[in-house]
Amino acid sequence: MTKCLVIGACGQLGTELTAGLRSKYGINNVIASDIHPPEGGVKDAPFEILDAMNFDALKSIVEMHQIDTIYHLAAILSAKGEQNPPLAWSLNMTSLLNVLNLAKENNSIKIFWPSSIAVFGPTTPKDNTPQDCIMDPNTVYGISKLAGERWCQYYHEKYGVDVRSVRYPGLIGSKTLPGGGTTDYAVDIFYKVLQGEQYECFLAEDCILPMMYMDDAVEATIHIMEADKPSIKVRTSYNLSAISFTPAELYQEIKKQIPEAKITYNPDYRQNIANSWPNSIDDSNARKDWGWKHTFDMKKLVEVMLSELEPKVASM
Ligand code: AKB
Repeated sequence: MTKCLVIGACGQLGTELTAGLRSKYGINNVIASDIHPPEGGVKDAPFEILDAMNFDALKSIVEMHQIDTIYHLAAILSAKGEQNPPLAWSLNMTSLLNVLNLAKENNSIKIFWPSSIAVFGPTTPKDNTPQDCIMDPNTVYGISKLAGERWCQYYHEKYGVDVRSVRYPGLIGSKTLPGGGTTDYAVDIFYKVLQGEQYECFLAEDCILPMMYMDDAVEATIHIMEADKPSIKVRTSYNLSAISFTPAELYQEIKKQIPEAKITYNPDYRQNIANSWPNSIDDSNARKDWGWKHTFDMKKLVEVMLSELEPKVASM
């Protein structure tokens, strides 16, 4: 039985990945960790406070719990990263190198580390963006993810580290709010319309971006980590895709269920970031190599988000 450590377990993806791992491997086999305790306190499940920039603290938690698999999710995302580039670079790179160096010392530790569509940039092909193409990210987050991908491949080739990665699109889930991303509008809008308020979107109505429902993201993550080693042929990071839509298309789908929903558009600095990212992604390598497939289209995503968030928003 595997023993996992999730770093960044209180974040948007961390919360739902930790739950998914616990239902698969058992509560006590999944150690959640974050720099702060979870909102609402630590429940009946293992949790450690961890600053992923501190190598010794990381090492001692890994040894204490006899961890064999690390899911390293802690990062500063695209929009927030632009407010403090040195901090974003330092957190994103130091924490990744700490985890890679630990696995270099102990090759039996397997690592998952997320990359992002932010590795692409203004001269990357926009439609059906290939696995291998021009990558010229112009955000510090994107630069750190591209450098991180190269480090993952380097540690795999030079030191035999079994590190696996996917390039997530924008992730949409109901359990925890995202923090500091350019795709966050696609979660924020649900809260506003359910509160009966007009939503002011920070991206333009026709800004198309690749997106994914959280259950698909969790499934992809567990799936790539469970795949046989020889089937993992990409050691930088796999393109991963589900759906692409614009704010106007998402709004129209929400309006089918909440006819009184209202939206206005007021693009800010995040529009420039979105403009540099792909419209859609070619993830045929992931589908071929380890059998990835998504299950949520936009209609299903909107139905689930509204039904899960309705009681939550009502009790806020
Ligand atoms: C962001 O918007 O920064 C993230 C991402 C696409 O990696 N959601």
